[in-house]
Amino acid sequence: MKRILVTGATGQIGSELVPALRKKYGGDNVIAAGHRKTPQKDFIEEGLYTTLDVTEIESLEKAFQEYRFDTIFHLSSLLSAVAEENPQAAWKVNMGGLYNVLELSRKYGCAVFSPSSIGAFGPNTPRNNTPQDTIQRPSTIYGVCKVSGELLCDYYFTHYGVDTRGVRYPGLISYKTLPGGGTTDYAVDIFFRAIQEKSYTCFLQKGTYLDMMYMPDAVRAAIELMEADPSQLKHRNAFNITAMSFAPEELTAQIQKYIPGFLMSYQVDPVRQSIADSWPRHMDDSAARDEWSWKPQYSLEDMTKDMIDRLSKKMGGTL
Ligand code: AKB
Repeated sequence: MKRILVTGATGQIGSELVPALRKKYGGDNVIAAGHRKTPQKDFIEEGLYTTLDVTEIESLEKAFQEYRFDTIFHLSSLLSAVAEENPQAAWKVNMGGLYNVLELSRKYGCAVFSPSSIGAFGPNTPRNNTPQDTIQRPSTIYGVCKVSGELLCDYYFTHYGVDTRGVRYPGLISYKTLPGGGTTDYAVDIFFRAIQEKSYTCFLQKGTYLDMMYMPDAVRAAIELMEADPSQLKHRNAFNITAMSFAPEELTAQIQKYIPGFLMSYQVDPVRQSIADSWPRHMDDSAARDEWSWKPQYSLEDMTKDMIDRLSKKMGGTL
């Protein structure tokens, strides 16, 4: 990777991946691309920024011609719960955008990182120790797009030699930018509410175990996979990766160590609950560990401590 484009750069992953890439490859070699949102000040000050719509191939091709990058981290996507509200828009952005990225990468010779998700699995996938290669029959449009995306990326690799790689991200937890409309968002929202209001109403029920990961691990995984020796990769799209698996009440107990008066209540959202119930509880990520030495650094305990420290500073004080 010498020169990199990041689509969806103002989103939850992009907001942290762009600075990490710029630190490593230099601000002038990392082009952050957003759609509508006004970018963070540092995005413009510390490197190149452009506006584009991944669903419009002409707009994307202009960026290929203008910036001449060799690698794309393609992050633009609608998350699971918003996708379910508007399946047509989800297909247009998640599949249409990916198709445009792959077609232009074939034409201009670019490598592509495309994130998949635990959402690529479905109700008849084994939920415990979910294997790397297993049944993928998701029941959400988000999942349908993720499986199709994994297959399309593999197709572009085997038929056209496009260097496509991806991971199946679990729920991602971060303090910098909020996720927008995912099923795992409770695990981020809870920290903001715990610090501001000392209470939170969770939309998933007790006992809902899901794979999760702290953002520094997620960012490192994307960079490490794109830097991995291709001769070692038996899988490409997409590797299971995980760092922790917990249910809402276990996260609550961790937060209560720092905010003893924190109160959790539950008001279940049936749509998001049924999505969560169709996803793995805990994935087997041994293929990623074996093929490119993946290893998470943050446990539930480490992540909770870091989130509380950083968020309470960000929100203007100590607890
Ligand atoms: C979502 O909940 O939609 C995402 C995901 C797990 O892909 N965070």
